[in-house]
Amino acid sequence: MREELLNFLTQRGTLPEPKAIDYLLSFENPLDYLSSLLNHFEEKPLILTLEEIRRVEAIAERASIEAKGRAQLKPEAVQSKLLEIQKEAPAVPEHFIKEPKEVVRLRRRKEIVAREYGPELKILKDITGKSTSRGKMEDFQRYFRNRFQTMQRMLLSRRELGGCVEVSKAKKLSREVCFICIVNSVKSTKSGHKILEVEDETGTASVLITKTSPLINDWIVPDEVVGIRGSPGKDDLIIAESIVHPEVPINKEFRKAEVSVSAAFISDVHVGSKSFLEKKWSAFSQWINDGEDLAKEIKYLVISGDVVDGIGVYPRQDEDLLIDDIHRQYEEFAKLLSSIPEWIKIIVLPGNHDAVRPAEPQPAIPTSLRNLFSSDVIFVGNPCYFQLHGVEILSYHGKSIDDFVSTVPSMTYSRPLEAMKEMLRKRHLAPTYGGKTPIAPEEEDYLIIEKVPDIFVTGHVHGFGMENYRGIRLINSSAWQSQTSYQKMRNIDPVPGKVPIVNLASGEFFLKEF
Ligand code: D5M
Ligand code: FE
Ligand code: ZN
Repeated sequence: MREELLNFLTQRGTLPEPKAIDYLLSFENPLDYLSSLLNHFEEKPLILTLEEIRRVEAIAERASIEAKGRAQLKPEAVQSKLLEIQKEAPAVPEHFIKEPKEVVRLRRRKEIVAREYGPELKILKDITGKSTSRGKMEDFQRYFRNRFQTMQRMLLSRRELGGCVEVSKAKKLSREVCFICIVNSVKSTKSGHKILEVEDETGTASVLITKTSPLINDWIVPDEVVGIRGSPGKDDLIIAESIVHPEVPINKEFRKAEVSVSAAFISDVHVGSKSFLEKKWSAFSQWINDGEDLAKEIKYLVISGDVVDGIGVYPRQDEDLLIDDIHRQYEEFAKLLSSIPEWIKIIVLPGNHDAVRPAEPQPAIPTSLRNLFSSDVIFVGNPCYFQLHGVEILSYHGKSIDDFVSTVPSMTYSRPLEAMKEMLRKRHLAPTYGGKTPIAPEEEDYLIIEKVPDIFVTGHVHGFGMENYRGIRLINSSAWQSQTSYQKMRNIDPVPGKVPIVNLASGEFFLKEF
């Protein structure tokens, strides 16, 4: 019942004090009692304290005696009471980040939907503060063991992989076999076949994919974990008949928020670069402050990395920099964020240009830099799995798209969502170790997509895309930088100034362009 009460209230945007819940639980029908009490509030309380309940009870009682009708509270009375509550700094469940200031604003500009509801943000998975990697040999063994075991568990739930055996046993059997393995290498033979060297905890094996098999177009990448069904061939080779990826379900239902608020997604601001698109940013900032209805619902702004251009990220970067001091770049970025309306919660991830270790998972930018920002800005790691108003979001800067583009022939920088679909299929954000994406061997593999998100967002490629894929909203969130000489050299055509927006109650997509 405690849970039910808590859910009932939080879904309405009200946070109860534990004492208030205890009191309500002393009634025979706590939910009914609470509902009848809530009728006596003129305005929805953001924080429900025991004191407030008592006060409203007294009013309700008086009202029922005096008027024998519905209790009416004067807005001023509620206002002053709420201000009092604010001063008391009530106990708030840890995972909620609240802004009691909202209470006061609520009444002045009711037309801004996002202002009426406090933020509900819960971080579900983030490396920040939890890194144990020292980059030693043992760390790598531990990391890959964790990757294999976690992905093996995920694959074992697949029906096609029933009756799987260990690799050492599979090699000895003379019938069709099935096993789960990590791919050590993928090689093409002169005659156009492919050979995978694979391994599990019991041994290694060589798997042949013939050039006539439909599997030849399934781009297996080193270090991914797959299930293989095959039959014994010549020279100890196992001939692959099917390859099973962990995949995502065909149609996942969107976890809907109770209230009609939205999240906007941007990335790659590259503050400090000569090619930062200041005019586009100003137009965005102006729109979000006094814009149309679409802007009024925006409660969250998720910024998926490369917030500044950084220093020494690529050769001769100094020639492209307008601000050549990292601290000043973040100061400038903080200034840009200070013009975003205060009712919008901003979530900032780092990318490969930010001032944190490049190896993924990357922790949030250091406290010394965070101090430059208002406390309303939340800094998280890359990747980060979090919940906004109940909707689950996986945000990843997207460095590994470089690896997909350079190893899988069908992948291009102009279609980043294709690489994201491949990540979902492999249930891993950066499967290959030793490519363009540096990986830190943490105790646990933070790059595995263990839970299927409602929204999956990346940045990095300075492109753009939004698509509903198997019930998951896929987004690549553009950029605020024009083409640099480095990108020109690599034929990368940026698509800047686009802001994809998802309504968290309906899952609907919107796009605003600047
Ligand atoms: O990435 C900006 C663009 O440059 C993006 O499209 C990817 C591309 N890029 C970045 N790093 C590399 C490497 N190492 N190889 C190939 N392409 C790359 P940004 O992270 O903003 O510099
Ligand atoms: Fe970038
Ligand atoms: Zn990047």
